[in-house]
Amino acid sequence: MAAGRKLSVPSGGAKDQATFPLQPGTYTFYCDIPGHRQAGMEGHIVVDPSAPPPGGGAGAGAAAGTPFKITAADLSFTPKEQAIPAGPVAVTYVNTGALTHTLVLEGEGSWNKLSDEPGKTLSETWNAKPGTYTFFCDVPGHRQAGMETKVTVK
Ligand SMILES: [Cu+2]
Repeated sequence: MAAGRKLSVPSGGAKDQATFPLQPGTYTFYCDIPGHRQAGMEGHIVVDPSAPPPGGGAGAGAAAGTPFKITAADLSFTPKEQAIPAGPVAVTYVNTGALTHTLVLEGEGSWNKLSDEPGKTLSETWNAKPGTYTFFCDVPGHRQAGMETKVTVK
């Protein structure tokens, strides 16, 4: 590994900062005061050029977070049930049917309804909190025909 860089902060809420141009790889940061690193003052940074930028954000890029794919057909959703960890979820909605299908998240006001044309794929980030949720298609009759999926967030 290349020569290290060091920041120094006295006690009492001080801060120090620097910008390091990092090449792809795995780096270790730690406190070099004797005994501190061994006691747990150490962390790692993985620089991966293929990883999505932190925070995701709107725009043309793929949504960031735990990947969760829902496939719509005429007239069903796959999977029927799924468990995912809490936090940002990158929901991908694939429409393999011949009809336009929507994706609504029941009881979640922050969710923007998706309306997916045949053969298209849409994505949206969902900040999932622990609980049980149902995604469904709100085209009249579609939910009753099987276009819904239950999600458990832990
Ligand atoms: Cu539908």
